[in-house]
Parts: sequence; structure tokens; C-alpha cells
Amino acid sequence: MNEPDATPSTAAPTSPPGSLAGHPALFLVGAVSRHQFPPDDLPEIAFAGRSNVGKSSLLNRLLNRRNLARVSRTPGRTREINFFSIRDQARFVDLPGYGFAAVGRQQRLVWDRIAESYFNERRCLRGVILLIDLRRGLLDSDLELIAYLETRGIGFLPVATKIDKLNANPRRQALLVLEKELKQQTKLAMSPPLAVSSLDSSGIPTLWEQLEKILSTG
Ligand SMILES: Nc1nc2c(ncn2[C@@H]2O[C@H](COP(=O)(O)OP(=O)(O)O)[C@@H](O)[C@H]2O)c(=O)[nH]1
Ligand SMILES: [Mg+2]
Repeated sequence: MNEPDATPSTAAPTSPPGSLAGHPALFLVGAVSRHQFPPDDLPEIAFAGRSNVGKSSLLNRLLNRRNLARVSRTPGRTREINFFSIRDQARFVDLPGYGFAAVGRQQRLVWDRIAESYFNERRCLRGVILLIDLRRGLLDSDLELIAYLETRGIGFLPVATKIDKLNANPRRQALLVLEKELKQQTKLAMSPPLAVSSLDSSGIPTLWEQLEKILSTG
């Protein structure tokens, strides 16, 4: 069931620099069980973050499609793992949002199980993009995910979302705080947080460069 398309759409389409960016992306499958995962045969990047952090909007913006990844107005609703094919050369993976209390026990368990299978099984996983709402900063659930990635030695790229919602000074301040907290929490962050907005596309070309770099490793 598709939600109304709520992707911020005021920005002109971006022309990202990389070779994969700008090429048509295909929605492959919304997997509710590991048996529905596509073959583990192409470099893959997984996008993770709390519900409502702006994950679907960012995927839509990166892939230049208004509603490829569903943009949900009901936090915690999407519990499947969505796989996108990038020109048959790579895959982006939209993990279910976490950390939303109203999701409830049953649904939380489903998330845990499918995310667990994903992280345990995917040999082609090259890295995780961890989205953090810049206005809210790192929350307990983010720290839980970071701890989880630490135990598996999975590197991640921190990305601060919705930066258009903050003016220049509070934005700078929040980025500094986030960078410092990340440094204190983990050694697995691939870089200081990248700042992006799906509304005005700021940071999108830089993020594409990082994604290409991650995909070309290992
Ligand atoms: N102002 C602003 N709003 C955003 C941005 N990204 C997402 N949103 C809004 O935040 C809400 C949640 O976005 P969504 O992409 O569904 O988050 P998800 O749950 O992480 O997939 C929606 O109302 C979006 O329109 C952004 O960069 N700027
Ligand atoms: Mg979503």
C-alpha cells in the first residue's frame, strides 16, 4: 500500500558526479523474510536510521525518483527490507526504521529478526549509512545500532538529515556536537557526519561520492 508521496520536491534534480548516480534505479523487492532477499552477488549499501529520520526521502533524492522508496507519514510502518538495484551494478537497501516506541513488541521482534538475518547473511554488504536527524542528535536507539555494528565490525557513514530545518549557526553547532559524540562512541565511523537535505538537495553530490567510494572497496 503506497502512502501519498510526501517527498520534499522543491529542489531541481541533482546531477551527481559518480558513474552510478543518475542511472535508473529499480525497486527489486520488499522482503519480509530472508528467503525473499535477492542473490548476494552485488556490492550493497544499507541505509539505517530511526523511523521518520528521512530515509525514504533521501533514497528518493539520491535516485532522482519522487516515490521509489515510499515516504511514510506513519512512523514505524515500513517493516520490510526494500532492495533497489542501481544499474545492475550495486544495490541500495532500505532497512526498517527502528526506535519508535509505538511500533510495539510484536513488530519490534520482526524488525530484529529480519535485520539480524540481513546483517548475518549479506556477504556483499560494503557499509551502512546511518542517518541521524540533526535536530535530535544521537539517541539511545542509534547508540544501540552503533554497538551492534561494532560487534560485527561493520563500518558506517554517519549522515545528518533535514539540515534545512536549522539555520546556519545552530546547524554548525549541532554538527560539531554530533561529530564529537560519534568520536567518543565509536571508531567505525568512516568520516565526520555528512550534512544533507532532501528538501534542497544540499550534500547529495558529496554523499554520492562517498557511496561510490564505499561500493568500490573490498
Ligand atoms: N524539511 C525536510 N523534511 C524532510 C527531509 N527529509 C524528510 N523529510 C520529511 O520527514 C518526514 C519523514 O520522512 P521519510 O522519508 O518518510 O522518513 P523515514 O521514515 O526515515 O523513511 C516526511 O514528512 C518527509 O517529508 C528533509 O531533508 N527536509
Ligand atoms: Mg521510510
